[in-house]
Amino acid sequence: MQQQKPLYIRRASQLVTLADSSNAPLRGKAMERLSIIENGSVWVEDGTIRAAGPDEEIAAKYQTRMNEAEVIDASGRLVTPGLVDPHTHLVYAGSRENEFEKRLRGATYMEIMAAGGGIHATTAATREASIEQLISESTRRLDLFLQQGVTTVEAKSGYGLSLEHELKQLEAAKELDRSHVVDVVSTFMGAHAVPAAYRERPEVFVDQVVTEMIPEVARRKLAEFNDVFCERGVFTPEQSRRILEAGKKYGLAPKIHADEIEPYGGAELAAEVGAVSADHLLRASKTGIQAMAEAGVVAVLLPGTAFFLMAEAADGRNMIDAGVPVALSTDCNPGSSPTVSLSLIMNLGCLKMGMTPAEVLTATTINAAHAIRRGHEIGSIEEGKKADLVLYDVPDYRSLQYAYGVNHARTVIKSGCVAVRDGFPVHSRKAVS
Ligand code: IZC
Ligand code: ZN
Repeated sequence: MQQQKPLYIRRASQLVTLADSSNAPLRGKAMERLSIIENGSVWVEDGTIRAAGPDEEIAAKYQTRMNEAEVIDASGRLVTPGLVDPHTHLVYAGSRENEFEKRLRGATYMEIMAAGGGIHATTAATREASIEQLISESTRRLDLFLQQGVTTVEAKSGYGLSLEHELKQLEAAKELDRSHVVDVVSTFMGAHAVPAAYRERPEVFVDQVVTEMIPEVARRKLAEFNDVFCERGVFTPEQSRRILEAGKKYGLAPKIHADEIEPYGGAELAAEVGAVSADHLLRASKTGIQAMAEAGVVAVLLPGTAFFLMAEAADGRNMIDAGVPVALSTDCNPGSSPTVSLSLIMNLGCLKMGMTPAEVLTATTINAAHAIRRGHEIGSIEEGKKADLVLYDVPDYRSLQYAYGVNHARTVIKSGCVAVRDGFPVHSRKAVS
């Protein structure tokens, strides 16, 4: 690979570092501890952050090497770590605007799914699509994520629902991770819905997930996590436990779609199996939330989904106060949250879940990184971490949540390379090695 020049970003009005030595997601009051350096600089080399600090300190430290570096003047600009989206269904084909219209006329998400639409409709479209088509449609979404400063996304399978098609989706995610500068972290979610052919015998499908799909996905090293849609009418807590425990045996860390539509024991199960995260939690019980706090399970909250399903958002405020580490995500998917706008999610985090702008920023950086077990390498601006950085056209971090529906990201740096410069994508594909 071509040797890169060092990158020297200086004079940030606020350098939001989120520096923290605990190597654990932030909780409670610590979620507001952004560790901001006013008039701050970052020195980057070989894709890695080498130093971050006040302008004078970094200038003095690298005085003799200034002329080697590419300088980015961040005067008047806010700089944050690259944003992390820890819950997406990125790889899919088709769209569901017909269902959107049905819902506007009164049908519910679950009714549509029970009638063969919803996840089943996207599964049919995704099975039909070639891997090239899946890669191409998902690349477009990754481009949009990147332009907003999102430098890492998690991506779930679950629109294949058979070994062959789940593998195709996961292979597409792997290729996206290889070809696009945005890092894609893969989750297997064969237990996203019970296919129609198994409606009368769901246990047979669960057997397939446990005995065929999980071992093969693990053997091919196509995922790090194993997720299940634990919801009445989809997978029961007992089935979910079996699936998540099976994944653990094969080295796939558990995640769970929990208590989205009704209270169903998902939060409790997340704590019991030691899930890395429990996601949704709109209707999670008090005891479930308490159990998550004790077990250190990250709550990945998806206020865009509540917004789009016209439901009340999860109680983020209460979860933070109860000591649960909270992260936020788009839930990007064609049914319940067709968006890539983490910016809108930030705003909803404040207005619909009672979170402060500082908590929201923590929830979309370091805590989101921990929700996908990447807290040691991304999510904060600290020496040794990957140089994923965003410069915005605003000077104050609170503007990100305040002026909503707006993309404030101007320059996005991914692994030390300028990927978006002054709003224009300049480098979104990885060099072929
Ligand atoms: O395609 O509807 N909730 N899974 C669980 C989804 C929403 C995605 C979809
Ligand atoms: Zn989801």
